[in-house]
Amino acid sequence: MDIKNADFTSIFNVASLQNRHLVDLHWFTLAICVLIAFVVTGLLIAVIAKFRTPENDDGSEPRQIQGNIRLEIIWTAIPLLIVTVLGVLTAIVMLVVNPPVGNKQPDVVVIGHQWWWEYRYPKLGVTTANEFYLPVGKNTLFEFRSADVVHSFWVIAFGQKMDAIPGHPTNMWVHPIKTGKFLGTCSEYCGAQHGLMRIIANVVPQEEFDTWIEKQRAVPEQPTDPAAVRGKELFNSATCVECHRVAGNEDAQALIGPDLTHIAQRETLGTGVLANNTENLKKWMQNPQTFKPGVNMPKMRLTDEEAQDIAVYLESLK
Ligand code: HEC
Ligand SMILES: [Cu+2]
Repeated sequence: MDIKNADFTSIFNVASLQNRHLVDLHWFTLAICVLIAFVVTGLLIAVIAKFRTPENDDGSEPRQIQGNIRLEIIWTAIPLLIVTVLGVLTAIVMLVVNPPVGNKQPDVVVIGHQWWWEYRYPKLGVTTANEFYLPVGKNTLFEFRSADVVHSFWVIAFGQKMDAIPGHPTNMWVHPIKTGKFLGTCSEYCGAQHGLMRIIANVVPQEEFDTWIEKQRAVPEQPTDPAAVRGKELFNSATCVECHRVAGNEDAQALIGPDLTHIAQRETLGTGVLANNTENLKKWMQNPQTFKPGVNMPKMRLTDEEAQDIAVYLESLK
């Protein structure tokens, strides 16, 4: 994957408050388990050493013991206590991590599509795809939906996974605690390109987030460069506009594929399979099937010159 400075996959690289709680609970549980393992192993070794057959064993039956109420109570009470403590802590963590949503409106609506992600910020009037931004230090409410089959949203450093189910919106809170680029992937098998349905989350300071939102809201300027003008015409007359939207281009208002209004601002194409540059744009639009076989964008019959012009147009969409 061609993504610069990205934070790859560890759940222990805690990037959200929710994951902080989950990882802390994990360590606490593990510590108890390790303690139990030591105690049990220690006792076992002690018993083996103490009660091994003596060298001068005469073969007679050892002393027979029947039950011990005190021991029975102790070894029932201790596990009960441990399980109760873990149960109560787990319930608390679940409530802290996923407090009731009530009738709060989501800050980000994520829509899973085979095999890419749509991101909407309904309160801010922004729609984009595949690469999204969050402000650090702010609890953000996500809503998940699906346009086709069940997907699952998982940014690894945020800890939790959440299914995106058709017709049944789900929610999740994410309170990012550090800036950076955090990666994830769809984690519910959803068809041929499930493995290349990647998630790219950028956590940035509030001001940077505001700037990004501002840029996303702006309608790109109409192209003036002759190649870009030709590219726009081609884009509108080829079938691109049957599937893609570009704000400010009345002919391109379809929402089958990713919104391309600010495609030039994205670092990657096709959920991170290619770096976003002229060469790759051309290769992608001429035949996306080479990069994501089975993908829902057909092989477009474009000459090199046509692809070049469309690429110049797309690159003008800042
Ligand atoms: C039948 C619908 C369809 C048509 C027609 C179509 N696309 Fe797409 N396009 C898609 C889908 C679906 C994706 C998402 C692919 C994926 O990553 O799974 C996509 C992805 C893209 C991307 C990458 C977007 C991103 O956010 O990474 C670009 C760029 C693009 N298409 C350009 C074009 C151009 C240019 C044309 C016309 C020459 C075109 N598309 C025609 C459906 C279509
Ligand atoms: Cu999937």
